[in-house]
Parts: sequence; structure tokens; C-alpha cells
Amino acid sequence: MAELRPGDSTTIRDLVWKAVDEVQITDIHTHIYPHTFDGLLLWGIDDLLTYHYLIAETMRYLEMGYEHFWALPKRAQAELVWRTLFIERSPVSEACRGVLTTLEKLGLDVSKRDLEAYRRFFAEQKVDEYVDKVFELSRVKTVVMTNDPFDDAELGYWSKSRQQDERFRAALRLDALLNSWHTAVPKLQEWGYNVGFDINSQTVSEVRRFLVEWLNQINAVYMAVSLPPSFAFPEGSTRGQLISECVLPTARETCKPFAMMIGVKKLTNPALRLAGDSVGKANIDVVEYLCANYPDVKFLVTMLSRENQHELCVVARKFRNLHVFGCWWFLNNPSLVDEITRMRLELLGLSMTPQHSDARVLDQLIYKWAHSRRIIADVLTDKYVDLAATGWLPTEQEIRRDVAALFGENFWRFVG
Ligand code: FIX
Ligand code: ZN
Repeated sequence: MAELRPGDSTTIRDLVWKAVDEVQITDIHTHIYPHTFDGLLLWGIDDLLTYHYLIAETMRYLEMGYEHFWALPKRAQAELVWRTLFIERSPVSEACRGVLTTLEKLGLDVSKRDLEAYRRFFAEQKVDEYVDKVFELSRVKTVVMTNDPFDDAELGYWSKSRQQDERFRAALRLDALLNSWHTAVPKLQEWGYNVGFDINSQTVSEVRRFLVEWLNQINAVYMAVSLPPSFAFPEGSTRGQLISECVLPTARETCKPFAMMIGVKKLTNPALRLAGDSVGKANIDVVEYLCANYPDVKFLVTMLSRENQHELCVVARKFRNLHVFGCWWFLNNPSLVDEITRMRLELLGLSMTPQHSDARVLDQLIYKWAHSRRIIADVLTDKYVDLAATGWLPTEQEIRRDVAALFGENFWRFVG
């Protein structure tokens, strides 16, 4: 066990980097699935290149109509992204860099810029072995999926069998239920839940039955929903009633957290489809109100606007039933991960979960965590060096303890 001496920043840096590099991560929000999920798992270079972040960046350079792009086969879309963002100009964006980090960590030579060679590598992979390889390379132990019963593609899987791969845990996603009730009602009725469009007592009890049954069916770790910047609560809207009458009582009854991902403006540019969502500053009063008035409900919260981050940290200082997590989506860039992680450590200490990957393509686990580990290790090193300057020398064991907490143990403790 290395002992530190005052001002010993090199050793501290080495100890932190080693601990962060070696920690087995729980990735608490992703969009990836086991390969047994009937084709829902995305992986390999063409899926990496057609990530919606890269499509948005590519379309900025093209005259081509959006529908023309979407009509292209995936390989052609990938080639267009590759040519536009990697060959005709340097791939300096975080999403471009991520593709190259992934290829490099897989042992491929990115200096060759040989898309066909990379395609041949992935073509040689057996998917189940490749899933193992990605988990090994990224040193991710567990991922939490996004599971939406209202997604026909996924529903079929759950009715056939229970999820077997313990590395993949489920989260019950409620966007359809809470944000498009009119489409949810006919499906709930089809599944045998005696609901109507009015949120009356029968509908409330049937929606609660749906929530409890699905939480059990998929063995969900938490319930989640993405919410617009305009999200208000309490509110007489359908969403407001469903949250207060159904979701919050179920969260209390089952002790499952309610994860709110706040600040997404859906389809600001509908022609970009999944890549068309934008961001807006939300009202932090809603988070404060929910935490204050539902002290026996656990809230996982991430907010999409940079401008919401400081006030979210302050609210978390007031309410221990609020667990702040991740540098979500447009915040998952080195400059902002650094800023937000620094702010959180300074305001919340170690009582938060600094990052999740939001990976949509399996291989992204490799780059998203390689990039985040580096930034979080840097910020943590600074904080421990500040400590050491006072004469408080963290031991290697203490550093490893703290790092394990940040990269998963805090989450599991909060989830209970
Ligand atoms: O709502 C969400 O889970 C968002 O993370 C996604 O909708 C978004 O497309 C994404 O993948 C961002 O990273
Ligand atoms: Zn997501």
C-alpha cells in the first residue's frame, strides 16, 4: 500500500489513475441490449458511424435532403459519414474521436484510415464473444438498459423469455406512458389493463398495476422518463396526474427510484429523427418540490442544460433523496465533464454518480468510458492534491474506496 508524502502529487496522480483505470463500472443509463434481444443490439463500425450524434454533424456539411440520407442503406450512410467527417476534414468532434478511440482500443490501426479493413475486422467477430470483449476492454461490469414496453420491437422479447445476461439490468422507461398518454392507452387496454383516457380512480389503479407488474417482469432497477424543459409539477396535466397518482406511489411502494432526465426538447428538427432533439434550461423548482414533498421517494436526476448544473448540485445538498448522475448527451464532452465533475465534487463531495455512457452502440462503452475515466481521474487528482496540501494524505485504499463509490457503489447503495 503506497504511502503518500505532502506535496506528493505524482504519486497521488498515479494512485488515482490506477484506481480509476481498474475500477469495474456500473453504467447506470444506456441504450444497449444483450445480443439475445432479437436484433436490438447495435455494434460494429457501421453502427458506430451511423450514431445519431454523427449523423447530425454530417448533415451540417451536406446539401442532400434528410429523407434522401435516411433512404440510403446503412453502409452507404456510414460511408457518407466517414468521408464527410473523417476524410474530407479532421474528426475533431467528441463523437468522431470516440469512433477512433474505439478502433484503437480494439487494436486496429486508425492511421491507415481503411474503412474496409475495419469492416473486415468486425465481420470476423462472433457477437457473443464480441460482447465479452467490449465489456472486458471497457471494464464495465454492469449496464442498465432502457426498456420501453411500448416499443413493439422490445415487447416481443420480454413476452418470450426473461433477460438472462446478468451484466444487463433493466430500467422501466415511461416516456410513452407519461408523455404520449393517447398512444399508451390503446396498448394498455390491449394488454388487459382496464384504463380509459380519463385519469379516474380505475385508470389510476390499473396504471399502478401495470407499473408494478412490469417492474417485476423485467426486474427493473428504477423507473425513468425524459422530460421537457417546461416540465412542471404539481400540474393538472395528464402527465402531472399520472406522476402524482401512479408513478410516485409506486416508487414509494416498491422502493424503486424515479429517474427524471430533464431538459430535452424532442424533435426540434423532426427531419433529423433521433438526431433532431435539442436542449432547454428547465425549472429547478420542480426538482426541489418533488424532493421536498416526497421525502420517502428516491429521485435519480440528470439535467441536460449546462445552466441547470450548479442549481441541481445545490438542491442535492438539501435533499438526500436526490441522487445526481451523469453528464448527459450534449454535456458528455471533455470540457463540460471536467467543469461539472469539479463542481459536483466541490459541492457534493463523493455523494453522486459523475457519469453514465448513454451508449446506443455496444462498442461505444469502450470510448465513452476511456474518455470519461481520464477526465474524472484528472479532476479527482486535483482534489486529492488539494487535500494533501493540508497534510491530509489519502491512502491508496481510501482512493480506491472513493473511486469504487463514484463508479457504481453510490448508485447501488442509493437504489438499495
Ligand atoms: O432520453 C434519453 O435516454 C436520451 O439519452 C436519448 O434519447 C438520446 O437520444 C441519447 O442517446 C443521448 O445520448
Ligand atoms: Zn439515454
